[in-house]
Amino acid sequence: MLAAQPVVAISGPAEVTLGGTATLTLTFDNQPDASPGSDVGYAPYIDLVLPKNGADGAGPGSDAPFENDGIRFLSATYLGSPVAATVLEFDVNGEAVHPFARDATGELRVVRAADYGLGPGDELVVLQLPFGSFTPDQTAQQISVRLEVSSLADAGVALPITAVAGFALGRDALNNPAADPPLLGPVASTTLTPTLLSLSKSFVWTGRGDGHRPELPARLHALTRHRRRPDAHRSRADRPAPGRHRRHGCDHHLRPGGKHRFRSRYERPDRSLR
Ligand SMILES: [Ca+2]
Ligand SMILES: [Ca+2]
Ligand SMILES: [Ca+2]
Repeated sequence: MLAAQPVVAISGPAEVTLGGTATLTLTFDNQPDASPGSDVGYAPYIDLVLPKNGADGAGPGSDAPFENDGIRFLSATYLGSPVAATVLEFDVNGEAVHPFARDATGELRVVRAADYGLGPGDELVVLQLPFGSFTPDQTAQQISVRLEVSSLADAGVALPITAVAGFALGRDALNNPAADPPLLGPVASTTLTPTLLSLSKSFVWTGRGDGHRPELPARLHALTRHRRRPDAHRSRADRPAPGRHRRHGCDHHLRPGGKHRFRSRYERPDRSLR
């Protein structure tokens, strides 16, 4: 006998730019285990637990000097259509009452942030899958989730993201939690690490090198302009500028420790090289 078991997997980028957005894919599936009961699960959903506080924003709310600087939910879609999402903040006890899933006693489930390595003020997002039930031979389905990372996030500090899948009505379609307990699957987790701002769109080249010495590689101009920090460029400054390609931008990254890093972008009329 195989019985319905909700399972979710998370995939997505490991890093995200400060102040930027990241898109995760949550893959929901019914992978029956050896428990007794039907192999069809009813009222599928996903709980997504997000580190809204971030590195500095301890506690509920977002007040100085503990402003949230973590990751928050923006939207979720299934095949391009919005997915019903309930966004809750864990209270001062680190608890949130689930909007519809019940425990075996019939009470709405109390979700505890500490079970996912988080605490008061972090975020619980409940995503209701657009299916009444889910069979084991049904193809795994993907939900796309957009997240926003605070511009105040601490670069290099990995933030934990957790997802758990559930069948709110258990293994039959009735709301009978005592006889047919609602199901929760295994915990899936990942981390997202904020990285420093890329200034590629706003960096304005004001050095006189460009117009003056067009044959020089852009990195050498950078070296000239930032001669007080030559280490960041020396190793690559001798790379020749691509012939006939026009440099149209320079990405500037300020790295931990105050080092600067440049990456030039070149283009020719038909396509972009970098
Ligand atoms: Ca907070
Ligand atoms: Ca911060
Ligand atoms: Ca049921």
